[in-house]
Amino acid sequence: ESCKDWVLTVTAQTPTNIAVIKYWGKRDEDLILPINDSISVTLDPHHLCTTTSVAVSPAFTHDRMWLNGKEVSLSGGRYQNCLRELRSRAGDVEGEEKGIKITKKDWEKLHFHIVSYNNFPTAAGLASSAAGLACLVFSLAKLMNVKDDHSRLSAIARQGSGSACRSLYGGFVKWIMGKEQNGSDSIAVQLADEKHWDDLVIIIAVVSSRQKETSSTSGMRETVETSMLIEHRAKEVVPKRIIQMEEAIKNRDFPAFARLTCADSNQFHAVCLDTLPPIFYMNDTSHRIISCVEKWNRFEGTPQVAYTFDAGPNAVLISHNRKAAALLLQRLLFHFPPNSDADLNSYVIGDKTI
Ligand code: 2P0
Repeated sequence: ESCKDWVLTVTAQTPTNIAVIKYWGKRDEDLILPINDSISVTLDPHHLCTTTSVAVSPAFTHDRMWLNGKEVSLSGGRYQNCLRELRSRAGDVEGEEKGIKITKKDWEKLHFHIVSYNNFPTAAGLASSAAGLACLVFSLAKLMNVKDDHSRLSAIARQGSGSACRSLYGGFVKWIMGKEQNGSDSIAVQLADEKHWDDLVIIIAVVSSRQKETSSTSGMRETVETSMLIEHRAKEVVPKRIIQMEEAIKNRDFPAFARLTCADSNQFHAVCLDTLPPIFYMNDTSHRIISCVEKWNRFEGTPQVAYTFDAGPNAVLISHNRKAAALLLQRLLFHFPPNSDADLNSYVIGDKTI
């Protein structure tokens, strides 16, 4: 028992998620409580995901983390908040080898080494913190024998990064903003699993892999402080859209899904523009992609593709089915040939499954 050379590890993989009704704005910065509900779709883990290994050993003297091979600091409050929550729920663990026994009390003193990789370059508004924090919380919870269900874990991941709570589930996921001051009811729930609507094909057009200029955290703080539109969005627009989006997903109603997804992306970017100083996440290429999709959808008479943009210029394009995806890719390659002046570098094709 006095032996100090044991190490216990857990490895997990978590896909990222793309919001179709966006989260933008907090009512509590420390607990990460949002000002509106949001809905997202979780991607296939083969495409955009994080793989994280967590290790615990009595030989470790402090917590350390390496992200894509480079050591990063864990001194931030968010990591400490997640860890405190996990420690308070940790259980007893017995290793497979004789003599390894960790009691609930031991977790207070033990330290972790964490290694995390994104299978996609950490790009502007893409492989964001969502997959990373969800994976970190999930793998630590497994290591520490935390028995809480996914919804309870989502409330812990939320304290690492808001959008991370939605990556605990596959398929379509709603993050309920909740009413409680302590955040206990601000959790993710699954609306439909990954098999429910598996015709959809997601294509991500990587417009720029440069790091974004305004982080989501400071961007949404400035929006809440200075935008007049954000209150109208959070109180009047999003609640109605959430109901309509849940209905569209339930009925696999692509025209309604596409209309709501595009409108919500556009309103999110309008609210960014309404911020002081204004925040520009999209660029000329993003705008040209929007025009191209809008024209095509109008030409077809019924939407074939939905677009949505997060805190960066890259386009997430959700096609109705494989045929629409093939036609979309053809159009994109024609209008935005890779390595041309169009500044569009590559395409990533993902299925909407976990
Ligand atoms: C979303 N985004 O719903 C929205 C749409 C970006 C645009 O959630 O401060 O990295 O860690 O809670 O989760 C990005 O914000 O921000 C985000 P924090 P997060 O996906």
